[in-house]
Amino acid sequence: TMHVVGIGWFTESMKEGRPVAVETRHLIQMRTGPAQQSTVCPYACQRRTTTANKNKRFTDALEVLVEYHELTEIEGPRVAYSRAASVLKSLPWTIESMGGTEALPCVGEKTRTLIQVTGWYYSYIVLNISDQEYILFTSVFGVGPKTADKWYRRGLRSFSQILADPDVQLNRMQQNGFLHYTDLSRGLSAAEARAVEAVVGETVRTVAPNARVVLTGGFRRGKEFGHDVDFIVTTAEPGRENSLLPLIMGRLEEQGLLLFQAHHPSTLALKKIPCRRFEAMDYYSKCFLILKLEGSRVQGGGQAVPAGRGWRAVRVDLVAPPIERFAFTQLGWTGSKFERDLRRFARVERNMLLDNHALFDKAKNQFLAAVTEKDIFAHLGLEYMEPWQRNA
Ligand code: DCT
Ligand code: MG
Repeated sequence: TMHVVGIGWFTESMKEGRPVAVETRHLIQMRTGPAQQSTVCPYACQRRTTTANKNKRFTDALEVLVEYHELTEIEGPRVAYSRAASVLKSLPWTIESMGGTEALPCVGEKTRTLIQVTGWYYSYIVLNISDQEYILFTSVFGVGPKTADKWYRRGLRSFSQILADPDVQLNRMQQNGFLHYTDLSRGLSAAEARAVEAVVGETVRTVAPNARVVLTGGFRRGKEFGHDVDFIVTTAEPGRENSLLPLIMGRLEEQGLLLFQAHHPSTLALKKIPCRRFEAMDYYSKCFLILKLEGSRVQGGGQAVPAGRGWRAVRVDLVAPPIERFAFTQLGWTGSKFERDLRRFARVERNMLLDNHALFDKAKNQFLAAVTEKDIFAHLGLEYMEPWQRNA
């Protein structure tokens, strides 16, 4: 816990010697003035961040800057903007109405009006200087930065140009990304996620009655919208977790609900954990799916699917860890910047390595076991945070 005094915190306390970029300082300074005082913890994993973001206007602008900096190889500004946005999301008050703002010198009505457009002004600047096509291309399921870059450098500027180019070879994932682009780019509502949860739950109970399936990802954190629905499936029978996903996919296919599947069998080897690469993917059996969600299954389904078609495509991810790794998988797949900061906290403040597989204490040279997420927080000496408090 640290005491912060408005702008000073942003300029001086960013860890690892990275100053917040000038634009962020400017944004914050204009909004708050130098006299605001509060107590904010430096790591996202020490702060409770619900989906009720009271500073969305700032954080939207900051996240545009984050997205823009994702296009470059330089990590500093992206991380700084990202952390700044994450701090603002955790504030239980809106910066403009925060006690004392009215009393700030030189902040009158006109300044406030000017301040109100600041966030949008930055979004506007960034969108104009960035490669909009690049952002568009990477929004297609299966298209990563390398492919987007390749297409861009070939002079391709639109989906129709890509699809018409005889030299462009789309893989199966990309073909499906374009095929279902309209549906997938719309994202999902919480009601649609609940419908997917029911479908996946029924499917798992049919093919593996003893398996356990739980919702994870953004919808576990209580988000109202998401880009996909994430699930963890596991079973108490050792080794059987690896056969779960093929069974589940087979059953989805039988029901005519499987529009696309990419299955990655487990490559888990104990010598690989904990993974020393920050933010690396885990080694569990997992699959990336596109499912057909019938409107009739969605509460208030009428408006949830395109009129006249009766169904929509949805992205679904499943991961199948062995049961003794369940807590680590759950903590990792619940996601958000909260989880990334938890890893950083473990490393920097506790000399421990945390990933989706395990927690390793470097001083004691041993793995620390966990049955539930609470055990992991306890090992790290952190107060437990509920999933809906992890929306950093
Ligand atoms: N995950 C992981 N390692 C990765 C990528 C993802 O452990 N390399 C975990 C962490 C987050 C979780 O999977 C879900 O990721 P997303 O579905 O991308 O994010 P989300 O928080 O569910 O948000 P949304 O799906 O709405 O974009
Ligand atoms: Mg998700």
